[in-house]
Amino acid sequence: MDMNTNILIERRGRVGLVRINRPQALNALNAAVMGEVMDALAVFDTDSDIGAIVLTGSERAFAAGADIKEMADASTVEMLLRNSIGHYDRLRKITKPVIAAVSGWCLGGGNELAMACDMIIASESARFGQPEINIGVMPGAGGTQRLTRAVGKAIAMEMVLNNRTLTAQEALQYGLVNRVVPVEKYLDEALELASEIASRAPIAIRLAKEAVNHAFESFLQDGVTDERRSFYLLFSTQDQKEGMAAFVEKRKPVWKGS
Ligand code: CO8
Repeated sequence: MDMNTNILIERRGRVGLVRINRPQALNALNAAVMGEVMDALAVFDTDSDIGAIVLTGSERAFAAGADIKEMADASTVEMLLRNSIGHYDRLRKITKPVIAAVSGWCLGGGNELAMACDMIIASESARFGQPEINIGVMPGAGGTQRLTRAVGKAIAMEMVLNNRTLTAQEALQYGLVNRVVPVEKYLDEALELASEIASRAPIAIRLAKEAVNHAFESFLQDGVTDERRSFYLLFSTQDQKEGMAAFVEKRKPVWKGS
């Protein structure tokens, strides 16, 4: 019996497919979604019939970020104890290649999720952004670190400080994604790439993924830890309460700087 309510799981040959399926909230990543996604990835990771994994959302949204409604009222200590960001650590530990197939909104914690995968295949309609500044906070799940390494300081600063959103073509140009394909094809393209990789020598693939990640991640963990502390710290500010309340109430926030 399938107990998952927020994701859909399929097998396509040697490829495991995990779809985030919370359309009413544009796949916003609440604790239940994150738990189900990471459990599904972990099951595929230990299955010797699976050689690679595709993580996707819907055509309209890969994921519109962490669930703002779930964290709007949280204190710093509550955020720390909930440890929702710990789910991203579980993704980092998956040994098989994980390809994100991204269409539509890929924002905030959603973009951090895509970037924590090994490769990204984007549809022409994909839009990448870190809009946390709009709601009085900052990226907390690796966004400031992985984005900067992927696209460079100049573009990362604009995205993180001023909510610049990248089109799929821009994301390709700046090195955030592997390929851009028409909307009808992005999932098939990702599945095909995953299937090719899944047909290769499994141990070599595993060690090669580890090695590339090592190059990318040396010193990354220090930055991620630092970022996480600052993200939690912002839950002690009035601006975080105001920013998230304004989103929920569908109005413009009034910043106090306190
Ligand atoms: N959280 C909760 N609900 C959301 C979210 C979200 N991130 N995004 C969309 N929704 C909900 C909306 O509230 C709305 O619900 P309802 O119908 O009940 O009002 C529904 O999804 C549809 O959304 P919209 O009506 O807003 O759709 P539009 O097409 O008008 O707009 C947007 C689409 C532009 C994507 C808009 O929904 C938006 O701006 N969303 C918020 C994006 C955002 O700020 N993301 C960042 C969140 S913070 C974050 O990710 C921090 C990560 C830190 C680490 C992770 C910790 C767990």
